[in-house]
Amino acid sequence: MFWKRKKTAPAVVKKTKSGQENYFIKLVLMGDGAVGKTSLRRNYLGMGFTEEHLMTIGADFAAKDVHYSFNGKPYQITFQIWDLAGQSTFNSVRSMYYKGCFGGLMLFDKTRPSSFENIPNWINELKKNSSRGNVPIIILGNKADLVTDQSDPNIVSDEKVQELVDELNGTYADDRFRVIYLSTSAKTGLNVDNAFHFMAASVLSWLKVLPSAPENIEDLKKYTQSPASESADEASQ
Ligand SMILES: Nc1nc2c(ncn2[C@@H]2O[C@H](COP(=O)(O)OP(=O)(O)O)[C@@H](O)[C@H]2O)c(=O)[nH]1
Ligand SMILES: [Mg+2]
Repeated sequence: MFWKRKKTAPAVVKKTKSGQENYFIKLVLMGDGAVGKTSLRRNYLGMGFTEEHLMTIGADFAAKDVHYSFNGKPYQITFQIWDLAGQSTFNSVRSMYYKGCFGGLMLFDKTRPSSFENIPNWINELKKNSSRGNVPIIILGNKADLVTDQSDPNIVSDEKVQELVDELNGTYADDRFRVIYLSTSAKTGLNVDNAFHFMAASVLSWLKVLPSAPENIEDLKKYTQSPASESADEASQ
């Protein structure tokens, strides 16, 4: 039992030289092929946007350090962001991909309803393989920049997504995080920083570092302050 715990729950926090706590947080990007997982990650890492479908081979990850202040206390976070190729059907790759993650960014393409319908399958796969039980999830409706008419029947409606979010929050009622829905664009950067900022607070609450998780983006803003560099990113969007 003890060694099993050790094996599945490696240390996530280290003290930096200045005495600050540095959290290492593995996140996975989930969603059907071509919903924009690689593009969203590239946008977050400041790598720009391309119209080409970006080839992801197997699975790979990139890391980014961020500084957030929650309830007046500074936190250094290293996000390790995993990106899986849609065609990776090998179970061994998939279970390695999810293992030990602290959160899932669940993407669908707002212009492709089938990618929304598949969300429960992705969430089941995360549950089965994370080795940490229920971990925080954020639902991201990507390609928001392509939506010109929200009432178009080929566009996934916000009401439909909210229904799913409410249902998920029902099943996670006893967990220390709330599922939210954000419209994102990997092209314009809409809500990309917000998604990771919210995920940071959710994971720290899940780890019992913060006393509670934010309920929504407004709530997040109430008790957090972005560092100067992150505010500059947001202002440029
Ligand atoms: N307009 C628009 N296109 C996007 C967006 N995100 C991704 N794409 C495009 O969708 C295609 C698939 O993106 P990619 O990141 O490779 O998807 P992945 O398979 O989920 O990793 C590419 O042609 C991207 O340029 C977005 O937010 N807006
Ligand atoms: Mg990809």
